[in-house]
Amino acid sequence: KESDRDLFEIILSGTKEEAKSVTAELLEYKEPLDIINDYIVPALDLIGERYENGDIFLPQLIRSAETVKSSFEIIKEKIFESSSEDISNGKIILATVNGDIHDIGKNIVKVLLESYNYEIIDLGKNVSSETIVKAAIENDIKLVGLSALMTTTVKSMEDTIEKLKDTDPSVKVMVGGAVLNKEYSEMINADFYAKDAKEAVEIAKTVLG
Ligand code: B1M
Repeated sequence: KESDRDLFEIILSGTKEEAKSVTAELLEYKEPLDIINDYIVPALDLIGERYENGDIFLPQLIRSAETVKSSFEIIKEKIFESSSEDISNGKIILATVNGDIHDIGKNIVKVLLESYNYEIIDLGKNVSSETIVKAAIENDIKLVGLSALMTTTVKSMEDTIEKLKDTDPSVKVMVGGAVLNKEYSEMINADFYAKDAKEAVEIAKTVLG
């Protein structure tokens, strides 16, 4: 149980190597998603708060994000271990919207959807609405997932949704990211709001089966 607290603290000020080994230990008795929800997200929230208050600076923020990526590499392996079938349940586009480079959350959503056998077209981060619309048409996409982490980039999300709906009114859009909530997602005309990766899977099942 001692290692529980360690991962939280390692994300605040530890090394990638420590993050990997402690994550592997935690996985012996904890579910992958519980590690994300109980340690990774709260630690990043605290880091974000400290950054906002000027208690830490960009290099520390970047270091914590890198530590999380190392931890998530181990978690990812575990998630894929338990998923076996390789029949695609359908294709989904994922992207972090224009102007926004935060992709940790999107990448978690991607891994979980893949583990449920959805085929993910990952357009990456800082993706223009034009690129998203083009990829949706080319791949005959029924569900697009957009992520935004900043108040400033929710506008890009709204623009992207508008362009997607103008091009194909039947396409469904799910959105997520710490800056959003259900009410806000409705204001920008998203069809679904996902609080976390698990909810994203439930939405995919509703839309694609
Ligand atoms: Co920055 N950042 N950051 N950052 N960063 C925030 C978002 C911020 C809130 C911190 C703060 O000040 N409190 C703040 C935004 C303020 C605002 O808009 N009001 C901020 C800022 C200001 C910035 C910069 C501008 C800093 C600078 O350069 N001066 C810069 C942005 C540059 C840009 O984008 N143009 C910047 C940069 C960075 C790093 C590169 C250092 C790093 C990101 C690394 C990376 O992603 N590759 C970083 C980080 C790590 C954060 C915080 C600390 C953590 C974000 C995170 O990964 N959370 C963040 C503070 C915070 O969120 N509390 C902050 C964990 C992740 C698992 O959560 O992404 O919410 P989240 O995903 C969840 C759910 O939301 C959901 O599922 C996930 C799993 O449960 N979900 C979806 C997310 N997307 C989904 C999509 C779906 C469905 C569910 O369907 C498609």
